[in-house]
Formats: sequence, C-alpha cells, structure tokens
Amino acid sequence: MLRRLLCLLLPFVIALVFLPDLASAATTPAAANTGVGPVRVIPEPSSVHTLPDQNYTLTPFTRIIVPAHSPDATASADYLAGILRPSTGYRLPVTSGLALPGDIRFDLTGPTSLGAEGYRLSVTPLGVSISAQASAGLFYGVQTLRQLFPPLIDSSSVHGGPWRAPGVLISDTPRFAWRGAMLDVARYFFTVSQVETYINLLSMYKINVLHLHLSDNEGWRLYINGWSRLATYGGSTNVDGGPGGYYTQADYTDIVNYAQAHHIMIVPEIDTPGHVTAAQASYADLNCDDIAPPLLAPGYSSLCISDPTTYEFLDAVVGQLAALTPGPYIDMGGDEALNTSAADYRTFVDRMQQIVAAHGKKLIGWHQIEAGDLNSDDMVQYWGLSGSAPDIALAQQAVARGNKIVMSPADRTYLDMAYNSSTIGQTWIGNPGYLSVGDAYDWDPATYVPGVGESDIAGVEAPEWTEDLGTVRLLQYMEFPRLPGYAEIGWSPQSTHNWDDYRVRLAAQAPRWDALGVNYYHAPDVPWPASTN
Ligand code: TNX
Repeated sequence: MLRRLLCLLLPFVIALVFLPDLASAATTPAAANTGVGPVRVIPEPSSVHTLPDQNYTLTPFTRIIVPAHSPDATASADYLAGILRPSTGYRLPVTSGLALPGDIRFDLTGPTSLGAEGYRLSVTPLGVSISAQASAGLFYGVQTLRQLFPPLIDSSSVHGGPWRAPGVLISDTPRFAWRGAMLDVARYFFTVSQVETYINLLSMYKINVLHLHLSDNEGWRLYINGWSRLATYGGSTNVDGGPGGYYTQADYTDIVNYAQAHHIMIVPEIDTPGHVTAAQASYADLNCDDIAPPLLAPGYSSLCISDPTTYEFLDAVVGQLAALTPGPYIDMGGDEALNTSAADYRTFVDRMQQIVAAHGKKLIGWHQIEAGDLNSDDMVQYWGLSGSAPDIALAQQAVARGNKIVMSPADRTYLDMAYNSSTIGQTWIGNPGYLSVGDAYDWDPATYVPGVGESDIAGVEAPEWTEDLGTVRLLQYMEFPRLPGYAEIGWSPQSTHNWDDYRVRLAAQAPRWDALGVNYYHAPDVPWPASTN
C-alpha cells in the first residue's frame, strides 16, 4: 500500500524538484549541448505557439504512455524510446495506463483535421503529449519532439542531462503528400544497411518517399527470378568497373519493411527504354541484333521495341516488383531515350502503361513519358530546367490530362550537383551550374513551371545520381545540408518559407549530424555554430 502511494507521489516530487531549475534554465544561454534551446525545427511546423519558461525535463522516471491495445501508437512510442534511451541512459518504459506528471503520452484521438500525417504536440513542465489521427502523425510528432531536445539526444552513447525541451504547443500538417528523395543504386551499389541509414535520416525530416533507381546502363540491382543474369552479371560492377552488387528479393523486402516502419513508401524504378545496357549485356535477346554489348559500353542504349522478348522480360520484372512492393507505383524511368525513335517511344510507353496496370499498379516516370497515352492517375516526375520550353510543354500536357506532377527540377533539386567551384559534383544544369544550399531551398514548386500550380503537384523529390558518388561519406556530403530544405519545401506552408530564418534553423542541425556521425558540407551560406566538427 505504502509502496503504491510512494509510486504515485514520486512524479509530483520530481516535478517540484525540477520546476525551479526549469524557470532559471530559460534565462541562461544554451551553452552546453544539453541546455534548453529555442524552438528550431525542420521542417518548420505549420503552427507553433511557444510557452516561455515552460520547459519540460526528461528524467530517469519518465514513462512513455500509449493507449492499450494500440500497435500503431506503440510502434511510434518504441521508436521514440529507441532514440532517447542510448543517449540518456534512462529506462523510459513504454506502457499503457494513466499518464502522470513528467510522462510522454501518445494518443490517436486527434481531430480529423490533422489527416493521415498531421499531429499535435504539447510540451510543458507537466509532460509531453503527442496526439494524431493515424500512426504516421504520431511518428512525425516524435520527429519534432526529438529536435526540441538538445542535439546530444541523438548520440548513441550516454551523456549527462539535464534533457530539457522548450515549452511549446504545435499543430502541424503537411503541404504536400509526396515528400521524396531518390537514390541511384545502379551507378554504385549501396547495401541494405547503407540504404537503411539513409532512411533513418530521411525520416528525421518527415520525408515519406524513397525512390530507388534500381537499374541503369552501369548496373542492374534486383534479382529477378527466371532472369538471374540481370543481377548476377548485370549487377556485377559499378560505374568505375569495381565490384558492384545486387539485392536479393529478400533484401529488397527488408528495405521495403524498414521504410514502412519509418512511414516511407518505396518507389522502385527500372529505367526503360533507354539506360538499359546492363540488362542488354546480360541477355543478348534484349538487343534487336541479338548481340550483347559489353557491360559499361559507352553511348545511349534502347530496348528493342518491336521484339516480343522485350515485353516478356518487362512483364516478369514488373510482375515481381509489383508483388514485392506495397506502394501503388512502379517507375518505368523513361528519360533520355535518345536511341529510341519518337514513334517507338510512344508505343513503348503505352505497352508499359498496360503492363504496370495489369499488375495492379500505377505508372510513374520522368516527364518524357507524358508523350505516351497515360492514365489520369499515372504520375510524372518533372526534371526539366527552368525555362526549358519542351519540358514545360510536357508538364502542361500532364496537367491537362490530370496527371499529377512530382517536382524535381534539376537546377533546384539534384543532389549530385556541385555546391560551388570548390566542391565535387556535376555542373550540367547551367553556367556555372552550381546548386548552393540557398538556391536548393529558395524556390516554390507551385510557381516554378508556368501553368503548373499547387493543385497539379503531388510534391517534391530530390534525386541523388551517383556517377561520381561511390561512398556513403560522399552521398552524405551532397545530401547535407541541402536535403532538409526539400523536406521543408514539401512539408511546411509556403507562408513560413524564409531563407534567413531557415539558415539559422539549418545551422542548428549541425551538432545533431555530428552526434549521428553524418558527414556534411560546411556550406558558406549557412551560419554554422563554432563548435561543429
Ligand atoms: C540525368 S535526370 C539523368 C541521369 C544522370 C543525371 C546526372 C535523369 C532523369 N537522367 O541519368 O545520372 O542526369 O546528373
């Protein structure tokens, strides 16, 4: 009896002990890594109401409370505990029951206006509450809460507290449903665990689509039953001629499941009818002249549009991919088919449209596929440069047909572009052809292409092509600090878009990346804190 009473009273005692400390914390500068800081979150939430001097402190007695019998809430609660336990060393049990002062409480009773991804977060001295309509909302509430704690919360080793978060009331819903990143695993192969590391980082910023570019001239990266040489031979090298690799179907499923647990949809791309040398090198039958080119042959490639074998191959690939992929989209690529005639290209897109539909999926591809006869629920990804008339015409045609557009203009979103003359990266987007952090952030997808407005757009996606990027360190150097900008363009209301404010919030991410071991470029247009790596 006495023990129960003590247990009940304990949180109140803790609150009393910590409260005076909290009040003074608000007025002292955030000198240590564990000090309480201002609310600096990326992507900027749609509504933020700060509660000055109302800080919350995580303690060894904090519990994470979930509704009973709610696997959805428990998954996000376990995920939060998985972030907080290693750095704090606290137990942080996930349990159901009545929340006591100091606890972090999850519930799924948020208003319907929050939709599938929105959440409400309240942080006060009495506790934290994350409320949503659906599990994704709780997960995004966790990502926001994580950024309110000091950066060392993301460390994998124990640090001393206090672990404080500034008092705040946040209500937050996304601007666009599609907030994506693309990774080219064809030019260089990246392992399942390397892709999962990227998923961890994407989910920190509420990105919800990972488009995997699974095949290209230089490599085929998914094992296809009945067509084993695609992977075993077509996947055997990287663009530099060194050893490549491929995903077994079990590997691919691991990526899909890991992504799903992070509320990320995998969109698999098999690039056709061009960018197919690796497939044609693996099977002579896939060439009009039945002669297999060498792997890594130079020049543009094309599948043989009039050959039935082409469609047997594609039916096997799309069928197996569709069975392995829970998301509704199969991406057929469709870019730079410079060795395919315009008439053949149209024929081919129509055939792909039918194959993908026959396997119960929707088609997506680079905006050139708009030349074919798409269904209105197919999607196109715009990668044109600003002012490029033929690309703009295709985008306008897409809008007229009702096809939604994913915005990936190369001169704003390509993560493989050089930041400036002193970094690695491609420069073909112009003269001089650089993509600074500011330019990557400071544009509006709803006004970028004439005739393509907010309601025509599914969202934004940042592609990372890997002709020059063979290691995770190099990938991260190109992603950070540009990637969070795409997350913000995709999530936050346009009314909050402000480079001068954003660059300060971006700079505040650096100690987090240090804690996580992320490599990033100290771009000159961001006011980095002095203490960063
Ligand atoms: C163009 S963008 C390509 C890729 C290259 C990239 C390099 C697109 C759809 N095709 O094949 O990797 O440029 O920046």
